[in-house]
Amino acid sequence: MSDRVLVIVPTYNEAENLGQILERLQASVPEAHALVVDDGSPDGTGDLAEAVAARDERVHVLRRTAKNGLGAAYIAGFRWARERGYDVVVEMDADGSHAPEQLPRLLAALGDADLVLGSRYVPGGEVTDWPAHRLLLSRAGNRYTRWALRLPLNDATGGYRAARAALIDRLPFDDVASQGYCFQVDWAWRAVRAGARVAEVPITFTERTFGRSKMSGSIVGEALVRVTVWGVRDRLADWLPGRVTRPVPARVR
Ligand SMILES: Nc1nc2c(ncn2[C@@H]2O[C@H](COP(=O)(O)OP(=O)(O)O)[C@@H](O)[C@H]2O)c(=O)[nH]1
Ligand SMILES: [Mg+2]
Repeated sequence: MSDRVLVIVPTYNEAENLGQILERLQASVPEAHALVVDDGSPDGTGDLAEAVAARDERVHVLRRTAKNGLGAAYIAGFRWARERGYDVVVEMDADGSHAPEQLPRLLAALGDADLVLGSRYVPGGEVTDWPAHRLLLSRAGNRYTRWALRLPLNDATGGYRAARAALIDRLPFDDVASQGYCFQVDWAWRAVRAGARVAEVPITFTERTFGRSKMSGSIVGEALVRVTVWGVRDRLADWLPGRVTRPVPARVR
């Protein structure tokens, strides 16, 4: 029996993009289901998602009342997926930056991995249309993350990934405090620390055509502070074993 795949699409004000991304997903991986996790978008994205769900049984909607950040949206989506027995969980942005046409490659790589990261920064990966400052921020953020956390990954901040649900089950998510995009780093690090097999597959990331990015200074700030604190505590735990606990539990339930 083939794996049941759920693609989680977090949305905040993506009414102009949602219909198209769902259509492209279904053209690319027709058997996959999609879960739109909408945080009360004022532009009606939630209603639009419900309208699509009403006519397509592969599309589901989880409506949350307030914009609580990407981390909380994904954790709610992970729980939803596990309660319904999906085998594979995918993260994909709604704005077209993550091409559904490349999803089969991510899914294929799950044959030898528990977590597959769509990577902009491995050979063959690329970013199109990003202004120089945004690319610099992303590249520098990834270099810093790799160094601070001693994390052997090239694109730990990206949000196009596929995971075996069994891995999500094994990791503790209850204590995740990361709200914004640093959730992606947080959970990639948890996976590596828990001994998961993590693979990176090159992707082409395309900047959105419609709507606005929700990236903000406070989201960058949260990531910078958290990654720094985790990195310092991780090194302290090397030097003062028993006196400092490692920041991210590698606990396997
Ligand atoms: N549910 C939910 N989705 C969000 C939130 N913030 C961003 N998103 C969605 O996450 C995806 C990536 O966000 P985006 O603004 O495109 O970030 P960027 O690609 O880094 O500029 C998009 O599908 C957004 O609609 C949030 O607080 N809640
Ligand atoms: Mg985007």
